[in-house]
Amino acid sequence: MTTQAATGSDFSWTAERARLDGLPGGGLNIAHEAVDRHAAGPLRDRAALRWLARDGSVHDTTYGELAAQTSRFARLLADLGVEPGETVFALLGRVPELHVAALGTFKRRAVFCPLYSAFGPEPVAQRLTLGAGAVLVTTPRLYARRVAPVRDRLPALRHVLLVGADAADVAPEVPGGVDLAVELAARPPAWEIPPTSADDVALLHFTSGTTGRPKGALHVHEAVVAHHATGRIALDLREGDVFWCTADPGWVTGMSYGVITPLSHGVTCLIDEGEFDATRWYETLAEQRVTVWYTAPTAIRMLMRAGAELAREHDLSALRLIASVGEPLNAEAVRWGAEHLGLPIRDTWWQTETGGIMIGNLAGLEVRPGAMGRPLPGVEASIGRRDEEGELRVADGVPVMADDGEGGELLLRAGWPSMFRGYLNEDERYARCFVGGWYRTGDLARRDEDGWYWFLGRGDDVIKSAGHLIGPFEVERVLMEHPAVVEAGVIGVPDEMAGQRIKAFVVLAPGVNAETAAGLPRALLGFARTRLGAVVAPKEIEVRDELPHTRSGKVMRRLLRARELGLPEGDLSTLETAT
Ligand code: 6R9
Repeated sequence: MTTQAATGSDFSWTAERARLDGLPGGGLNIAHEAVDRHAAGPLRDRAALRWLARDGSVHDTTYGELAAQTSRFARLLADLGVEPGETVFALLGRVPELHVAALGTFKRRAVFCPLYSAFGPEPVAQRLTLGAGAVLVTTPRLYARRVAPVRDRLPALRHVLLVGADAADVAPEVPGGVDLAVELAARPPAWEIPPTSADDVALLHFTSGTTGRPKGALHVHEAVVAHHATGRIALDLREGDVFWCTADPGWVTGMSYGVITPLSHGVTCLIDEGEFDATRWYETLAEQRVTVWYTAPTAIRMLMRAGAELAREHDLSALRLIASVGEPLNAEAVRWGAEHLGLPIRDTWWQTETGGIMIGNLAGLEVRPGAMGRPLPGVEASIGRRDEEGELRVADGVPVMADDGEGGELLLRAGWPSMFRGYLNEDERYARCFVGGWYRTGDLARRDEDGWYWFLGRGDDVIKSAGHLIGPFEVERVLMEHPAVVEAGVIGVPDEMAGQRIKAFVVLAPGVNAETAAGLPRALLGFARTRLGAVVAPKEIEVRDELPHTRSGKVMRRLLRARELGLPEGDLSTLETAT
């Protein structure tokens, strides 16, 4: 049995598309739906973006201003010779220029690819190389730290658009460097979006798999139909809302729900440049009168640790809905929200490949603490049965479905508007994600008899730490670049705050003397941190004489994990529930 949507029997994606404008000559472009149509109407002078800068200052950008800035950006790309279909990369923190670059890129009908600003030079170089990046928007500081060290590996990079007060000074020293603000100011604020088909690629999001290089998930302009619909159905966005998505736009949540969804609803988006700080976050919620707040379980746990007293000191009465995504949200956190923030926290589930929320504790409906929720209208989910080896069972070309209550692989019927349309240059890998019309999420879950979905774990070795998806191979590869390391195995171990923490096991090269070996874990931590950045680098390194291998010679991360957690090694299929 499969489960249909929790609500909305009269729901259709066609009707959702009809809620949007479409381009004047037909077609669909995200930037028109998110900006231009509001700038041309009564919302013109409404704040689209409210940037809370690190120095405490607050800056608003109206829909009218955002339309002008994004048009200038599109014109700049055209002047630089960036053609439709080419990719524009951004390596930026939480600043409004990120929104301008993304939406301006859509207006050029080019493809936007955000990179997480905490990535070290290695992940940055790898993604820019895979995407053959010709244009990068970044700050002088990020350029110096993350790009300059690897610039000789990036021959395709032609233009570096620099953001910030020091951009003009630094630009002459950066090959292809220009000051973005100066370039934008020199261009007219009008730009006609070229004809854009709903199937044109708009976004490239790199995500991690168990093995090999990062996967580049491709999303099309039609995704905005799902962004808009899920913004209403799951997050209850309404006119006049002040919406705060705390995710960084370097990841899919920050792009889908920090940029596209709220703007498509004409609401005000908060952009908070600073890092997590419990007091400042409560102050932001209270002073900005945030009405809808989309955050992550790690952040909720950190607020819980900061204590209920702190929550009580702030006026959170403007809040109408709190939701979270990215990792399991424990039932206790849901209830803590209800008790101390005045609202239960609504868990939602989705992933880079789905582009938008697929399952959730939807606005206005019952919340079931500990459950991810129920499929959204227009989304059909199911659980596929797995065999003893953990492989999905398939009969006559279609997955064999599990019974209610039975754990298995979470499947989604292919065809929702924000579904990814390919992995960059990897058609076969994309094809393998689908079986008999079902998309394989790679997550393990079960459905109860009422149709609610419960997360059990990942079906692969990918790590989720503080909501960030990390591929173990990317970390292992860098560790093995160190001359003292011959082999590495990287796993996630349970962590009270971050959900999982990255731990590496390494085997040393023959001939490494005892003295060097003693200092190696520390040296390796520094080595990995410099290359990978703090978020991706392991927090812990342990030297081993050998690592367990599969028959084909691959490091058996599951066994490493089983041993680390003191679980029985025999039945590896039960491991997922322990992480
Ligand atoms: C949006 C995003 C996707 C993976 C996903 C799953 C995990 C997301 C979750 C959850 C438990 C939830 N995940 N939401 N696990 N409960 N509500 O996070 O995308 O970075 O691609 O990660 O995150 O394992 O498959 P992405």
